[in-house]
Amino acid sequence: MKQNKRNVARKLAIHFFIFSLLLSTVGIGTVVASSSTVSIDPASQSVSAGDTFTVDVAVDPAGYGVSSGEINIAFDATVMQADSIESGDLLGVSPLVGVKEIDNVAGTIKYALARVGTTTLPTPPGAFATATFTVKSDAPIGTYDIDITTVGLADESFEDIPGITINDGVVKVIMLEGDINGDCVVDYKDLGILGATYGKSAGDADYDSRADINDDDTVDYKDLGILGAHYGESCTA
Ligand SMILES: [Ca+2]
Ligand SMILES: [Ca+2]
Repeated sequence: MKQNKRNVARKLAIHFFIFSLLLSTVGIGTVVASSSTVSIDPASQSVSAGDTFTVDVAVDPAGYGVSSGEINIAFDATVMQADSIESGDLLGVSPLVGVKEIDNVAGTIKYALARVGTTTLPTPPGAFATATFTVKSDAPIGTYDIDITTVGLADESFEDIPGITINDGVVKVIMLEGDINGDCVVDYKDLGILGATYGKSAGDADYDSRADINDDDTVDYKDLGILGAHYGESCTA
């Protein structure tokens, strides 16, 4: 009998030990939740002068709910201009726009959004916003930063989510506009390639898409005009 009681007591103790171990594991899991991240996505992409490209401001809330946020982006306004910034899927279908300021002189974007309705936990990772840029036609070859200078995200109780990690991005201008063969100079060789496929459209025999500088799937006087405007330029000039 005594032996039995002791066994029961031991079993209870073991159960209690396992139970408290589980509790503490849950507790630890909550405390060391990894930090939320806000990233320029893609982190790096290559474009030519004159190209239009987009970047997402991607958010991984890492378990938090996100009810609203504001981002500030900095870019090199001498090399590119920001065409637009639109909301992504992070804060629901039609979030309220609080602030939307694009400054193509200073090279900054300020954008604030809020979810309509309540925020349920956790908010899945998604795009806070998508920004569209156009590289200037005279942009020099180089690597240019697209930085998230500040970011604030509010949780489901409208309190700041702490310790957000920011991942900036870059865009690499790898080709001069009009440099059809990519040899860092716009010259007669590019003109020759354009001439060989002049008047052709995508799908035609002998169509060379490299000569379609304005990306309208036809090589014509418009592409010739762009080449002419940059004729003689080189990467070091
Ligand atoms: Ca060339
Ligand atoms: Ca064209």
